[in-house]
Amino acid sequence: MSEDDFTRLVEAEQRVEPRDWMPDGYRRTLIRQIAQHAHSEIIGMQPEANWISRAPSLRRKAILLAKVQDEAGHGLYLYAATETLGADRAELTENLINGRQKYSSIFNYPTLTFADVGVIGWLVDGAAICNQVPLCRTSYGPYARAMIRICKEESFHQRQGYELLMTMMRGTAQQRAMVQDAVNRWWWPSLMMFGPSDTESANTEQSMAWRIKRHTNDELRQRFVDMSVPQADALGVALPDPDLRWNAERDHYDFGEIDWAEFWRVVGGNGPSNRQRVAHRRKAHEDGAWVREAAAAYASRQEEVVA
Ligand code: BYC
Repeated sequence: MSEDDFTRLVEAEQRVEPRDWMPDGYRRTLIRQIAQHAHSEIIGMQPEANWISRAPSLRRKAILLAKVQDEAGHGLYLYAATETLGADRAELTENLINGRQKYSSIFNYPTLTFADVGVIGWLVDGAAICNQVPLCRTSYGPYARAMIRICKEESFHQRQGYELLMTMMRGTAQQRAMVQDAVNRWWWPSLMMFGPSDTESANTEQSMAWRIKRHTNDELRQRFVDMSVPQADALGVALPDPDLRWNAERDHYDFGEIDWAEFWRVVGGNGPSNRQRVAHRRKAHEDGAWVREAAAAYASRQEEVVA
């Protein structure tokens, strides 16, 4: 396959498969984006796992356990997708724990109360769905197929969060205040999940041309705001943005300016929980060394038996 064949394939909305010829930059961009997503899923287990032992009922504990396990699974599908591009998973893990590769800024904020579990489901998983449903049509086949399954599970995650919040909003005044406080803390970081504004986004133009990304960061952020405002109304919470109002001319909600200095601070490793998240991941990796060694020893014994 030549470069022209590749371009024709992508423009015809067909999928590029692992054995097809692809430009080096396309391969590198995919490995970067998919690895960052995989790392986000694995790091994203930490803020919620913090509440598994303190969930207020057996039902809530079972839901939260299932959700955190799903996230481990999403990480695995995504790491497997990078392997089809020639990436080495052990190397990607090293890149994560050495800070050479990024993961989503959102997971560098602490989960202070159980209402945070609900708000993460509603807003963080809601933002993830908004960003990820279009990736089911991304041009690289293994990534697109992984995203279909991930999005189905994300939709359950979003609903469990919204249902948890609905339950709390029907509870006591103190519970309603907990929900509002969590919304106040998570709203702006959720908007930051979509990445820098289009004028600052280094990768969007090329990624759109290759049909890796299907919409720009700002388009998806707007879609998320438009979707969330009526959901906040139904829930009975206020979104912490005095500039949020319907714009009939644009047919969209206008919203305030994101604190980009905070965004870059968190992306640069200096958010409230960055160090803790990476240190925890590094320790889990080191503690798991014996499992990897045992699995490798077992695999080589099996090979000897077959040979
Ligand atoms: N946090 O040129 P840009 C989830 C980086 S959901 C940290 O616009 P791109 C989950 C960006 O990597 C979260 N870094 O980049 C949900 C680039 O740096 P490098 C994960 C960010 O790739 C619930 C630089 O800034 N989802 O996992 O075109 C529960 C310039 O940005 C962020 C995905 O990863 C950020 N928020 O667009 C559990 C979805 N934003 O790499 C888990 C797939 C930007 O050049 N990814 N950066 O050094 C994407 O759709 C795109 O990669 C993004 C960024 C929209 C995130």
